Amino acid sequence: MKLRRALPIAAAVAMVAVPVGAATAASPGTLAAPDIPVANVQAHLGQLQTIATNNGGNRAHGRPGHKASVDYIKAKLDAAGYTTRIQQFSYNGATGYNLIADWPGGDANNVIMAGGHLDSVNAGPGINDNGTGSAGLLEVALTVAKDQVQTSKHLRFGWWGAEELGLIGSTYYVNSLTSAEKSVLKGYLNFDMTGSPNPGYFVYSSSGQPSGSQALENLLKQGFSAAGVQTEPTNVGGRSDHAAFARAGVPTGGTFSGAETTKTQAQATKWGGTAGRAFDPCYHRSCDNSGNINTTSLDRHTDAMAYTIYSLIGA
Ligand code: DPN
Ligand code: CA
Ligand code: ZN
Repeated sequence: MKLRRALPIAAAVAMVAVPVGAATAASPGTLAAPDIPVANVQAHLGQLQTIATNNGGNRAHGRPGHKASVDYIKAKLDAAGYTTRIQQFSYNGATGYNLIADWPGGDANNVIMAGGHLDSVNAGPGINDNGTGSAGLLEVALTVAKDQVQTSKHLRFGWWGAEELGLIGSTYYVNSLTSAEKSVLKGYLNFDMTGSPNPGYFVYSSSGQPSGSQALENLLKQGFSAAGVQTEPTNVGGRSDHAAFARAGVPTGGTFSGAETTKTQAQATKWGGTAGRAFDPCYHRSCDNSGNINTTSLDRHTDAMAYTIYSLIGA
């Protein structure tokens, strides 16, 4: 376990991490958030690309590449000790799949969820949209398992189907919950596009967003600033799967590296990359493949994801 960033003392006291194979534990009063190795996230993206290539070039709802993506992630989580289930739904005459994974332990009345969509559009393999969020979530989940983290709050992950057709899978999941099951959800973090080739470092704005959480926004921002990365708030509105949770009153947040809109000169000065060019010129196109990834962005967004999740489950 690499020791990197100190978490708030309250979080550290509440969370007991058991370092596996580490010679020394974190010093008292600190708990290290993991530095997620970006190479591991890239390896998952390589597998998702292979799945698309072997299944007609995409991982879309109703196509075999989506189910194969679910099976890949589920097998990794099962082997790591997660309790997983596949939730089926029907849309547009095809069966859709959500993958839900629970890390055993923690307070069942205080549940933190993190998720993102695993389907692509029909046009291509969807490696940035949203292989990146999906692969990052998988690697953070595997790190929790490797560290055998004993959480204070209960931790659950979700990989949604049919987001590209209108947030179908995440909405189905939220609608399937009883009001008691909804009320124990204390936060939902969404990751949809984190490796854009001309990247931005956006954190979902909590203002003007129903159920947007200032606390989650602040933690995600801290995750980036701990690595020296400046962020901007962005109004994602109802454009991704957090929307279903927000409608149910669950506090939401997330990060985003940008899609079809154009990077400004000020943003290029701050973040590098090319002003006047889209954050992701291959958004929803066949060229959203393994080559369509900025590795630094993938690394930073995934590390901020880990920082935030580790902070929340221990607090
Ligand atoms: N929802 C994304 C898509 O799948 O097309 C794009 C997006 C993600 C837009 C996050 C805004 C924020
Ligand atoms: Ca990293
Ligand atoms: Zn997306």
